[in-house]
Amino acid sequence: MDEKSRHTYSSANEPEIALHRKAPHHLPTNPYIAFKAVHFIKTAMNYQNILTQQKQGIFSITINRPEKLNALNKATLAELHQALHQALTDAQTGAILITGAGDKAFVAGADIKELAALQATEAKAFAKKNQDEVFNLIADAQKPVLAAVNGYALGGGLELAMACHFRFASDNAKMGLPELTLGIIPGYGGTQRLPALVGKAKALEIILSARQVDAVEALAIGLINRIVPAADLIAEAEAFLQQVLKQPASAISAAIKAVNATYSVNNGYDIEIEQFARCFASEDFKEGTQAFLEKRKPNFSKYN
Ligand code: CO8
Repeated sequence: MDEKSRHTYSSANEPEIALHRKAPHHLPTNPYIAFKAVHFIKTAMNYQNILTQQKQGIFSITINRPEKLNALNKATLAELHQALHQALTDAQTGAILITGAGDKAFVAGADIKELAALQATEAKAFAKKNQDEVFNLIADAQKPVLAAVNGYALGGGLELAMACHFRFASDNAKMGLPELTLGIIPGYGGTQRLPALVGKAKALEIILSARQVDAVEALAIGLINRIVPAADLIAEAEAFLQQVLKQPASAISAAIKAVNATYSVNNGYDIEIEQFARCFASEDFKEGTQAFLEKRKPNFSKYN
């Protein structure tokens, strides 16, 4: 089965309906099923950058810009917000699974082309809006959210995975926060969530060196929950979520709230946004982002 036809709608007692974003002629003839399918296809067709499906209580969101390694541009973030809201308010959904399209990347970060055009004040507002509408929405979700990390999870991509309650990674996954190579710092919660997961020393090492961590190391330092062969990643993630969904929803939600409380005692996220925005006024930010877009090594200022 190919990547797109894997995305199907079904709920507990309904037959699965094959769904293709660009192939509405797949509509079934049964009027009830047709209504449900039309409703779903309409919703799905509103999304240009993500794919969604609801199956047996699990709402899956696939970020679908593989040609840009699923980088998070404004439109994708807006759709992610909308899909998360849909999943969180859907009575048939008990858990959420987020992954990336293709076999190369989960998400290779925020869209650097868009970032390069931002002024400091815009960067601050943009970071705050997306932290609230996507990253914190996931972290504070009262339904468990799992990131199936199927390749590169860099910058905003790793920050997205870290906002989730669980991370399962394929054996070829590579994770890191390379923002400093662009003259900025992580702006989607990475400076807060990475130390919470791996400790301060390891977090500073990963952020300041901007190096990539492979799946084996990520498991050893507590960054991910499990390594899974790439071909089995989604099935194993779904099986795990089904195991979680055997517990009562009220207790799941109470446990998430209680565990999250440990990490909400400071204003680190606001300080991250302040420091992130300050970077946008620097020459190093201009040089770092231009160098990426021109596919060359940056020439940064040093030691001052
Ligand atoms: N943004 C935009 N385009 C991207 C990105 C990205 N983050 N990553 C990859 N792409 C594009 C490439 O430009 C390329 O496009 P094209 O074919 O049009 O030239 C395509 O995806 C394929 O990428 P590569 O050719 O580079 O693939 P490689 O296999 O050679 O390299 C890498 C893969 C190593 C993942 C490489 O693409 C890379 O280094 N990507 C950038 C990683 C990065 O620096 N991520 C951090 C971005 S900054 C960030 O996430 C900040 C988060 C906080 C934001 C707060 C907002 C206000």
